[in-house]
Amino acid sequence: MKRVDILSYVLCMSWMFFAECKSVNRHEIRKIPDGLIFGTATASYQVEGAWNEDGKSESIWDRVTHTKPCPIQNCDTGDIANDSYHQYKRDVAMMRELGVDFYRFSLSWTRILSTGFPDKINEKGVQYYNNLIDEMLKYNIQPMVTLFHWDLPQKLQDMGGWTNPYIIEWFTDYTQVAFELFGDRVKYWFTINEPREICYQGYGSASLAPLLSISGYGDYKCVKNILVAHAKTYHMYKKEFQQTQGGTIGIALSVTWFEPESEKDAEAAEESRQFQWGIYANPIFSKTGDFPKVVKETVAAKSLAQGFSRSRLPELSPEEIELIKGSSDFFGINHYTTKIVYRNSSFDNNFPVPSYYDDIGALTHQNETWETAASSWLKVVPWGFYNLLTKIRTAYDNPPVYITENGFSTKEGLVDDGRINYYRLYINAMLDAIDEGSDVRVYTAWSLMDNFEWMAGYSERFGLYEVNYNDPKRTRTPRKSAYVYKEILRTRELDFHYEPDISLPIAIDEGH
Ligand code: GBH
Repeated sequence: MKRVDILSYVLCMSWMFFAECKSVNRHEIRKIPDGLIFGTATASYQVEGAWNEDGKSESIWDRVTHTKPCPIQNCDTGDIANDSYHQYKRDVAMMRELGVDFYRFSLSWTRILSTGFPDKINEKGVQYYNNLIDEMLKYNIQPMVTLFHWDLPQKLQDMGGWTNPYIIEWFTDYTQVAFELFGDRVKYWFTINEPREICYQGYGSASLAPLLSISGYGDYKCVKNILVAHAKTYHMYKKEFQQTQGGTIGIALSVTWFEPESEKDAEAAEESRQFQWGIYANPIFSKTGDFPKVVKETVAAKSLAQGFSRSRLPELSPEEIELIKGSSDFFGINHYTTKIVYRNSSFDNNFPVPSYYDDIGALTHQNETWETAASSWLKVVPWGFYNLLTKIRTAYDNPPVYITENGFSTKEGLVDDGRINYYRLYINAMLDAIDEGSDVRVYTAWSLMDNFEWMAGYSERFGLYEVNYNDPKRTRTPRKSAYVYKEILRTRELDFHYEPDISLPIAIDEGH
């Protein structure tokens, strides 16, 4: 037994780590089931650059990164980023080197509609996406398109952004244009990437644009508008486009796994799940629809006790509940890590009142023994991924699942054994869940290449390819993990012992 196996065996003895046993009892070589497709992902602001070229207007990320004093690590910006606006051919060549089935990227609203509204279509911006899509299709790589990955037009933010119910119109006007322009070739659509991060991190805390800290209020207004905007886009696609275009459409939620610290914290862990992602998943994927009961009741009771005249969480009307219910063809999951939850019984914490975390009434931590990525929040906990997929299967009647993001950050450097280990363990945990009946159909590695990691700038690297930001050409070089990912896709096997020779070039295989 290797040292890590012995450690895992000991951990298996205690009930709370029971789930850990599943993923460590791994086969040497494991088959990937037929039909599961593999790809990589990026997002517009994180890779495109060309922030003010060819008619593109200002987004909330342009505004934040140009703010003085700079709120981003090292004062990094996405002004140039990976220069993908000019280098899409190189990006597609990398997809061919990896042999991916698809590539998930996002559209920049301000590149397509300079005014934010559909009164003027910016032809040059449209041309960029046409070029990228056509180049991918030439090599049989499916485009998967995220309509919104955080780069809201600044003008719409000036009018309240996701807290203004008019955003439902602004968003559906924009998404209609996108379906009209690209829907003949795009067969996979994602409406919104990670509503939790948009609402909580953007409006409830100052950890993503627009850097507001209106916690327990602004974040909840955002939640409702996002759900309705998403659902209206979904129904528009179904009604006006799907028959002729034949695609599939859904949402990508950020889903952290919350594990109870002990048996007595089971309820606190479940409530954390409901507040953190059930607030989006329950309205869309449950049979009853609407916000989770515990979230509605807790926020309503606290709001009244705090002197508000109504709940800080907006209500969904019966019509809105029906509109949102079932509005996703699949459950899109961005998953990275796990947290341990315990009840905050004394409630004497440092959370402001009111706030989202005060409403949750639980605290989290991560185990110090868990291996960590370059991002401090990202710990390697593959059994959490297994538990999460199992929970989604049982709680929401086994929906089709698309893993829309999963990945690991390092510092610079081409030998990234930490990333290789992460991908192997997480794919292995996913295969365990599939063996037990989870209907996972898509797996997406975040990311194809290093990119602008939001507030962390370029200090945390998620790429299978390294990007050299000192080089005006933004040269991309495959990391060791790129060779390993390629081999998994080529052989359709997970082999924990495969060691690539990274002195050889990573070649484009025939058929790609
Ligand atoms: C995704 O967000 C994004 O979609 C993508 O753009 C990004 O580059 C990628 O992941 C890597 O970060 O609770 O304070 O400990 C990930 C969202 C961010 C959710 C960190 C969990 C934990 C912060 N995750 N967050 S905290």
